[in-house]
Amino acid sequence: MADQIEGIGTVLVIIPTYNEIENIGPITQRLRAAVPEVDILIADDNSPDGTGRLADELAAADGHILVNHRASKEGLGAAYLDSFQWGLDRGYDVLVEFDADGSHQPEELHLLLEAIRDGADMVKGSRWVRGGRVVNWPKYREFLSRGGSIYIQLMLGMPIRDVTGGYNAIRADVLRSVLGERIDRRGYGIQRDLTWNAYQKGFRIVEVPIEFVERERGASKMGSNVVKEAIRTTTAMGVRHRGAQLRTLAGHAYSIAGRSVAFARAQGAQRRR
Ligand SMILES: Nc1nc2c(ncn2[C@@H]2O[C@H](COP(=O)(O)OP(=O)(O)O)[C@@H](O)[C@H]2O)c(=O)[nH]1
Ligand SMILES: [Mg+2]
Repeated sequence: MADQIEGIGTVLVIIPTYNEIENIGPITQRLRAAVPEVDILIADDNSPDGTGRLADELAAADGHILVNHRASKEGLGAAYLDSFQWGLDRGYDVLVEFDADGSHQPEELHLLLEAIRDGADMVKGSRWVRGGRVVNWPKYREFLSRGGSIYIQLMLGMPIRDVTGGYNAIRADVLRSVLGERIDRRGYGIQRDLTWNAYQKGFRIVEVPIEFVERERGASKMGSNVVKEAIRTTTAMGVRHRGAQLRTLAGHAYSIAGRSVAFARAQGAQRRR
């Protein structure tokens, strides 16, 4: 079991993996060195390259490393939802989302945890706030990420700069609450959905600047299908959200009009008396 960190409690860092055999060793080693108190859960979707087997070896050698073997590749959302439940069932106080490929730096984890300690409900490692940056990212990925976040901001009116970021920490009770709402299981939409649900429920979301480093080994699993799904779902959410806003606005207009008419009538009646 993870060791207590003062003012924070126990922390579970979840690393979803699909074909990350070259990355999983070095990244768990860095995490263990950077924040020795945390537990690490590798959530492997039965990777053909043997990541799951290597994860078992790492776990056998280190009590802070655990493995969630999943039967098949079901998508990032499903791997996270399943592993969140795993962590909540075991009573961790804070859960962290973390990529295997070195893009998220273990040496910056303390920044996220300190924000939790200082009162945040959810902390997003952010590339697009002051002080945040990306290293070795192709221009088109930067465009997609920035564009995606701006699109989500426009559609949903949520003041978060890096909505799609995957380096996040969240308190267990907050996670339990946001898991009750709709969350995309297949793709990367889970980051948007967790953030949106937390925002709608009034939880305190804090962005801390991170340096995001493009992967050096292995292949990205993000394809154009992911982008298309994200645009489709975000647009639908936006229409639903803005639709509700318009209905509320129309409702206010109605009641103001109704009250004005009633007032005018009452005034008229008074004058006639
Ligand atoms: N378990 C599991 N992990 C996944 C899946 N898709 C992506 N990942 C992992 O999620 C993390 C981020 O994926 P990555 O391919 O680096 O996405 P990118 O950084 O957006 O290019 C990596 O650790 C991947 O191995 C999936 O379907 N199942
Ligand atoms: Mg990556």
